[in-house]
Amino acid sequence: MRGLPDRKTGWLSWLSTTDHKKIGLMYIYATFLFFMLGGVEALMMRLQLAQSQNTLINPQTYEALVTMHGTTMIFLFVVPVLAGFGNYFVPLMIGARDMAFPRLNALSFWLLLFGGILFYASVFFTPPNTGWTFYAPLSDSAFNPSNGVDAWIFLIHLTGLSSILGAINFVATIHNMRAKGMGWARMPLFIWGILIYSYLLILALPSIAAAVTMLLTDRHFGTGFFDVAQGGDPLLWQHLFWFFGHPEVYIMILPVFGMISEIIPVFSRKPVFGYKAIAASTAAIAFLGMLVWAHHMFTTPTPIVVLAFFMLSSFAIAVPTGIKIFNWIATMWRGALVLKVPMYFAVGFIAQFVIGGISGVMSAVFPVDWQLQDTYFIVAHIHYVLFGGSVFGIFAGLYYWFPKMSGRMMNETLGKVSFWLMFLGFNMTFLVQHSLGLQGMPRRIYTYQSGYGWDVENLISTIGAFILAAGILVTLFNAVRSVKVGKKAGNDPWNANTLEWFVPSPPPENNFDVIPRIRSAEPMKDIRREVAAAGRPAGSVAQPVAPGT
Ligand code: HEM
Ligand SMILES: [Cu+2]
Repeated sequence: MRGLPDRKTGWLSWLSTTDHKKIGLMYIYATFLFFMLGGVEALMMRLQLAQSQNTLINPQTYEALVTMHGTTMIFLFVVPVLAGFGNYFVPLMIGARDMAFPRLNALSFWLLLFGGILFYASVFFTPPNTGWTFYAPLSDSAFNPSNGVDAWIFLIHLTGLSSILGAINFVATIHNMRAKGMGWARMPLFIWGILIYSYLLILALPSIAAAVTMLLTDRHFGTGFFDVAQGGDPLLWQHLFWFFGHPEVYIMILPVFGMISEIIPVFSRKPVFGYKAIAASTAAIAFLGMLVWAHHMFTTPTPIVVLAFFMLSSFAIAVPTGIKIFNWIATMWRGALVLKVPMYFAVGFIAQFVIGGISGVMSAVFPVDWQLQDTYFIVAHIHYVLFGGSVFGIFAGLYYWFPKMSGRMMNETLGKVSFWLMFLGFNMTFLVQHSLGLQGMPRRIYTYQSGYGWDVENLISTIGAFILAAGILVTLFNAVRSVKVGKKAGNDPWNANTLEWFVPSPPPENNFDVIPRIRSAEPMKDIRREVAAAGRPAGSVAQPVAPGT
């Protein structure tokens, strides 16, 4: 167009972009790379644990692997990949042309990437080896003089800033930029998930930012916040860490609940059951989630009434969570189920997340937790919620939205092969770990004696991990292949309900030439109905392709 500077193309267009879709894609590419790194670290640990008294990996390296793996999966994969999907889809789903602050958005991405690179740079000197929780005094300079801990502090500062700026951006966008007619009760449930994820990030991150800053000054500038000898208290670390750390688990699941709430109705050919209950329960989980942090500290010296409070507040979260599960099942009930890959992953998500939820409620009973803390039961629990839950949900979202992002369909057969390998591999890896935990196998150990009876289950777990990894590779292959040879998707391949399916796939730079007026929580149904009433052929629903794309 005359008068406008030429649009940059090639690499430069990515480096300088402020388009929420490109930023979203960069988030997704970068986080999947980190996911691969975290996965390789996991496989190395599982190889070491395949046999008793194995000498493949030495104890220092094992502890570094645990730390890098946990940190990577949480701070460099699950939280930011959700920001990636949020970036791509929030403006499209609410009928906006970009995020509220596009440049700030780009800054969020680059902060994340550099945070990750700085953290991984520690591999070339001494990686941290404290576990992802970095408990003081273990992480203090007396016990951990290596700069690996400082690299982690850097990571937390940079990715924390990235997340806070991103969260402010989501809040501003969702509050102010919704299409005409999209009241709160017509907002897609994924948008509810991202909105509440953002509020939680803003509330929780300052606590860990403060904690790591105190750790930094303890380590280098002679303060003693966590040092008993100087009048400090290591429990302060645990409170600050978990005041962030528990909300963090909801940060990692609420947007995924949102994805599942989008997918299940589309593939059940029914409106979602109990829209308001799902939205309200999201808010309730976030509120209650701020009140339960000390259930990670049941073995610290704490009065029984306080333990009881944290036990009961943790139980309470099962109520709004149960509401969601029932709503999803009620949505599927008597629906005309369309068993496509996104639905496979969504149903797998529900089954596995319920198991993780139940082992969570069990661990919230504090006398039970006294037995289970720091055993493999907890390792099983976190993986059922984080992998069986969050990651399966993210894969559901990937299969669901890939056609919109790339303009191509993923291959169904490869998708189903990937699902079954992942489902089998995941449960093989982690189901037996409940039993290992109940038999007393501690977490974060690099090896174990042969006489304990832990050998067979550990071997099963390791074989399962490799099957799981193979399943993940099939999806990555499927994605790369489909970008080239996948069937053309068209605007709305799933007959879906929300506004992102109104625009071409992939959407033009300005998203919408005309922004439709919203009349219900399912705008695409309204549009299809209007088109049918006007007697035009189905499939001519969409706006014309924008010029220049
Ligand atoms: C290929 C799949 C995976 C395998 C085989 C795997 C395996 C492991 C292993 C062996 C440990 C160390 C247990 C210990 O020694 O205490 C671990 C810890 C952990 N994993 Fe995974 N994992 C996988 C995926 C994930 C994912 C997707 C997430 C999160 C989204 C995750 C989060 C964590 C966390 C938070 C820890 C605790 C780290 C710590 O104790 O500091 N893992 N995992
Ligand atoms: Cu918790």
